[in-house]
Amino acid sequence: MAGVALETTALSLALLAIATVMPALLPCSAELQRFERPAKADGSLSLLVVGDWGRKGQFNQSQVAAQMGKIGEELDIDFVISTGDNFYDNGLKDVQDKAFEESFTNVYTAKSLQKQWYSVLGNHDYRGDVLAELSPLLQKIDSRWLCLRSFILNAEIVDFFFVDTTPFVESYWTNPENDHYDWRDVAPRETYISVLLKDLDAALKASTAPWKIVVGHHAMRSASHHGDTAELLSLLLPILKANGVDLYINGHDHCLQHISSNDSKIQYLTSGGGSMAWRGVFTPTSDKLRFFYDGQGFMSLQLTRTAADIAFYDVFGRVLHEWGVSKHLHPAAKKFPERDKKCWAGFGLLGRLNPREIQLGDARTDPRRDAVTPRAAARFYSFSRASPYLGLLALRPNPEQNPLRFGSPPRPLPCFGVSGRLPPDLLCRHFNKLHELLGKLKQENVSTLTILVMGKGGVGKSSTVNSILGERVASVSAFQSEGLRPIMCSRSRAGFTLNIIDTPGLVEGGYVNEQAIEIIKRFLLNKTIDVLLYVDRLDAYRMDSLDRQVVKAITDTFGKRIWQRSMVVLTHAQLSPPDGLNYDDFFAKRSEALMRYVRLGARIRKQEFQESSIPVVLVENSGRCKTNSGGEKILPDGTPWIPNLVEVITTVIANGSKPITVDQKLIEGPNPNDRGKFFVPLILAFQYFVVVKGIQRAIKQDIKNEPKPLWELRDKGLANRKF
Ligand SMILES: Nc1nc2c(ncn2[C@@H]2O[C@H](COP(=O)(O)OP(=O)(O)OP(=O)(O)O)[C@@H](O)[C@H]2O)c(=O)[nH]1
Ligand SMILES: *[C@@H]1O[C@H](CO)[C@@H](O)[C@H](O)[C@H]1NC(C)=O
Ligand SMILES: *[C@@H]1O[C@H](CO)[C@@H](O)[C@H](O)[C@H]1NC(C)=O
Ligand SMILES: *[C@@H]1O[C@H](CO)[C@@H](O)[C@H](O)[C@H]1NC(C)=O
Ligand SMILES: *[C@@H]1O[C@H](CO)[C@@H](O)[C@H](O)[C@H]1NC(C)=O
Ligand SMILES: *[C@@H]1O[C@H](CO)[C@@H](O)[C@H](O)[C@H]1NC(C)=O
Ligand SMILES: [Mg+2]
Repeated sequence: MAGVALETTALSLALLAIATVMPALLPCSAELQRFERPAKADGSLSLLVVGDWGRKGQFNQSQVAAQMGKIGEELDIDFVISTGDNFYDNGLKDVQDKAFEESFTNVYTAKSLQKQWYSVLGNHDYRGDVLAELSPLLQKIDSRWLCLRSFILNAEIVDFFFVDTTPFVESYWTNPENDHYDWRDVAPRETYISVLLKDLDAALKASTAPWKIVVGHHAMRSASHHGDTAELLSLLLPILKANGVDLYINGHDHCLQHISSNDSKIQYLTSGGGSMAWRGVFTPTSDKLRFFYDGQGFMSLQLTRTAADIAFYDVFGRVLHEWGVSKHLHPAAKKFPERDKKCWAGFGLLGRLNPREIQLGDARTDPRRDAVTPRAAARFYSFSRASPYLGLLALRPNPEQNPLRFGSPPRPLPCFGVSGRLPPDLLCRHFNKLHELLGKLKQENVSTLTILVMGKGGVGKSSTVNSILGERVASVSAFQSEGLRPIMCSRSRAGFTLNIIDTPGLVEGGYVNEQAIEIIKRFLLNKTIDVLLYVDRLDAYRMDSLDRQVVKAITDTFGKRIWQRSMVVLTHAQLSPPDGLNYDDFFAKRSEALMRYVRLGARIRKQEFQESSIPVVLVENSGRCKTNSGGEKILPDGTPWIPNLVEVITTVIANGSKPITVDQKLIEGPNPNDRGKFFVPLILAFQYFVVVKGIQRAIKQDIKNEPKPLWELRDKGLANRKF
C-alpha cells in the first residue's frame, strides 16, 4: 500500500512539474518574428552597419552620419543595420522621449539613409524603458525605425538573424552597480536564453539562403575595451559554427574591427563607432585580427549570391579596410574538382550577370574552350558584379603553366548593340572611354597592351589598377598585401586587348623582398611588357636608400631598358601641400626627388636621362576624389586623370623603343653579383703568379739582406709560407 501511495505522489509531483514548466516552454513553439525583403533586381544587396550612436549628434555622430549618407548614396544601399546602444546613456525614457528624434531622425538625414533601419538593443538601451524603444508607436514618428529583441530578416540572397545579446551577459543581472536594467519580458535569464537559442538554431537549420549573417550588440571577439563576451562564446558561438554562419556583426566596443575565426569561416565584425570612440585600449584577442581601428566610423556590406564584400570607413568616409569572400555559385560547378584549376581559361560577359548565364565546361574536353572552374566562376561572378561595363574576361590562376586562350563569346555582347538588361551606354561607358583613348595604339597596329604596375607596398598599385579598369579587380588593403602573387587582368574589345598586371609590394620590413621579385619574374615569363607604371605616393615626404634599392631591383630584373618604357605614377594626388607650399612647387620637388633616386637606382647617367625623361603623372584613387560634370575623376587642377594617364602611356609606347619581352634568358640572366664570374680563375692565377710570387720574392730578398734578430729567426718559417 505504502508503495502505491508513494507512486501516486511521484506521478502527481511529475505532473505538477510539467504544469509549472509548461508556461515557460510555451514560447518554444513561437518562432522568431520574420521580415521579408527582396534583393535588388540584379540579385545584389548593399547596406550599412552602424552601432553605439545615439548622442544627439555629438561626439562626431553627425560627421559619421554625413559620411554614411555619402557612402550610402554611392553604394545605393537597401537598408541600414544598427548593432545597438541606440540611445545614450539610458535608452529611451518613454515613447515621447525627444532623444528618439534628436539622436535618430534629426541626425541621419541624408537621402540615402531614408531606408528601413533594422536595430537590436544594446546594454544602454536596456537601461531605459525597453518597451518604449520596441514600441511600434515610434514608427509613427519615424517610419524607418524597426527595433525588436530577436528577429529574422529574409532578404532573398541572405538571411539575417538578429539576436538580443544583452540578457546573455551575467554581470548585468548579478552586478548591475548603479544601473537599472529593464528585464520586463526577459527574466528569468536562463529560460529566455534557452528558448532564444533553440529558436535560433531551428531557424538557422531551416535557412536555405546562400549567406547567413548574425547580428548582435555584444562582440564574440574584441581587441578593445570590453574584450570577448564569454557568455556568447560558450552559448551562442557553437550554434553559429554548427550552422555555417558566415558573419557575426556586433557593436558594443566603440571601434571598428575585423577578426577571422581560426577554426571556422565566421568573420567577427565590430561596427560600434557611431559616436563616442577613441577608448585608447587595445588588448590582443584570440583568432586572427585582421583590422582594428579605435576611432569613429561605420561599415558597409555588399552581397550577391556568390560574393560578400565588407568595407570600414572613418569619420571622413575614407576606406580603412576592405575584405571580400566568394562562394561557389553553380551546382554544376561542383562537378569540377578544385585541382582542375590549373587547366582552364575562362571568359564571359562582364556586367551585371545572372549567375545562370555563366557558361561552365571542362577546359580539357570542351571544344568551346570556355571552360571555367568553380573557383574561377565564383571569382568571375564577383568581378562581373563589380563591373559597370561589358567586356571580355580571361582569368588564369596558374598563368605560368597555362597559356592564355580566348574562346568565342557564348552569345553576342550586349555592348555591341544587342539589348541587355541594362542600357548599354551605362554598361559600356567606362570601358568605351578607355578603349577610345587606347584607339590611337590600334592605329599603330598595336593589338595588345600590357601594363606592368610595380612599386613599394601600400603605395596604391592595386587601387590604380582598379581605377584604370573602373572596377575592383585587385584587392586593396590599408595594411599589408594579402599575398605575394601578381595578378593579371585582361580586357578585350574589338580586337584590342588590354592587360594590366598588379604586383605585390617590393618592400617588406625595410628590405627589398627578393622572393616577391622572383615570383613576379616567373609570372611574367613569355610576356611582353609595353609599359611599366612605377607607383609611389605624392604625399611621401622622405626618400631613402630603400627607394633606390627598389629601382635597382627592377633594373636588375628587366634591364636598364625598362626605364625607356616607364612612367612614374604618384598617387594621393588630392593633397594639400604642407607649410603653405604651392601645389605645383610641391609636385615639382617631389618628382625631382623621386627621379633622382630612380636615376641612381637605375644607374642612368644624367645626360642619358635628359634625352628620354621619364614622365610623371598624378593619380587620385580615393572614392572622395573630385569629379567633373562628366563624372570623371579630376586632379586638383581640373585635369581628368585617367585620360591623362592613358595619353602618357600612348606617348611612351609611341616613342619607339622596343617593349621588354621577359624570356627565360632574362629570368635566369646574370645575377649582377655573378657578373664576371668567368674571370675569377684568371684573376686568381694572376694574383698567384704575379702578386704573391712577386711579394714572396721581395720578402726573401729583404730577409737575405737584413741582419736577423733572434726572434725573427724563430719565426722565419713565415716568409716561406705560401700566401
Ligand atoms: N586617398 C588615397 N588613398 C589611396 C590612393 N591610392 C591608394 N589609396 C589607399 O592606400 C591603401 C593602399 O592601397 P593599395 O592599392 O592596396 O596599395 P598597393 O600598392 O596595391 O599595396 P600592396 O599590394 O599591399 O603593396 C588603401 O587603403 C587605398 O585605399 C589614392 O590615390 N588616394
Ligand atoms: C572626431 O573625429 C576626429 C577625426 O577622427 C578626431 O580627431 C576627434 O577627436 C573626434 N572627436 C571626438 C569627440 O571623438
Ligand atoms: C588563432 O591563431 C592565432 C595565430 O594565427 C593564434 O595566435 C591564436 O591563439 C589562435 N586562436 C585560437 C582560438 O585558436
Ligand atoms: C616560353 O616560351 C618558350 C619558347 O617559346 C617555350 O619553350 C616555353 O615553354 C614557354 N614557357 C611558358 C611557361 O609558356
Ligand atoms: C598597319 O597595318 C596595316 C595592314 O596590315 C598597314 O596597311 C598599315 O600601314 C599599318 N600601319 C602602321 C602605322 O604600321
Ligand atoms: C618622346 O620623344 C619626344 C621626342 O622624340 C620627346 O619630346 C618626348 O618627351 C618623349 N616622350 C616620352 C614619354 O619619352
Ligand atoms: Mg596591391
